[in-house]
Amino acid sequence: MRPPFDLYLVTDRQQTQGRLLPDVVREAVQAGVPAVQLRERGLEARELLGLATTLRAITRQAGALLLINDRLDVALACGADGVHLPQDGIPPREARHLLGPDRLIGVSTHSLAEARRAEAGGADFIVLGPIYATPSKLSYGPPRGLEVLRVVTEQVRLPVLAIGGIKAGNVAEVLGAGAAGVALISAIIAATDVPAAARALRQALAASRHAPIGAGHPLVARIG
Ligand code: TZP
Repeated sequence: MRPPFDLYLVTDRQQTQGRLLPDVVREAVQAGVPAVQLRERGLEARELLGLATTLRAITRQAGALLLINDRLDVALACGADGVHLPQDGIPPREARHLLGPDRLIGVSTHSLAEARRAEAGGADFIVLGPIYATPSKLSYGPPRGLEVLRVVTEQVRLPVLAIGGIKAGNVAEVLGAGAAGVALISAIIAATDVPAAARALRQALAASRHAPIGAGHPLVARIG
């Protein structure tokens, strides 16, 4: 199954090289990044909602999707397109119950067992990783490697986005292992030239597959 998008930008305000996060996100979506996950830990709800509301306006203007990590309340309050659930977050089944049928639910996974649980719980897509060593944080654990990615994409019907150390140069490899797309932080957020980095990733994705993922996908059609 195809995901609603093939390039998923995950935020980290610590990696913007001193730029404001909304400015970096604006450059990224204007350069064609189709989906953004606001993932800013350590912010109070009020501050997070303020940032989410800003990113909602920016993503909407560019025609990009916005998902909020973990916080269903913030996702609903800012009018996001969905939530992205960590393993220790609300399970997808309960999230679906609260969010209704139209919003997207993504789940972070690190193994086949977690991927299967996310699928059984009704997630729309999963992110699997870290595939490669990631410069973003050691706390994500050791790289799972392409073999785990291959096994998960074979055993699970949900779209799988690869995360962890993704850059334009390894997009072909992860798509070759069955990933439907990629999710990443530093390759765009920390890039000196954000639009160029976003375009390079889009080109790598386009070059690695024949049929582009676009507005015709049922999940995209569902959320309008
Ligand atoms: N989950 C697994 S690895 C990772 C997350 C959020 C970090 C990805 O960051 P980068 O910079 O794209 O390797």
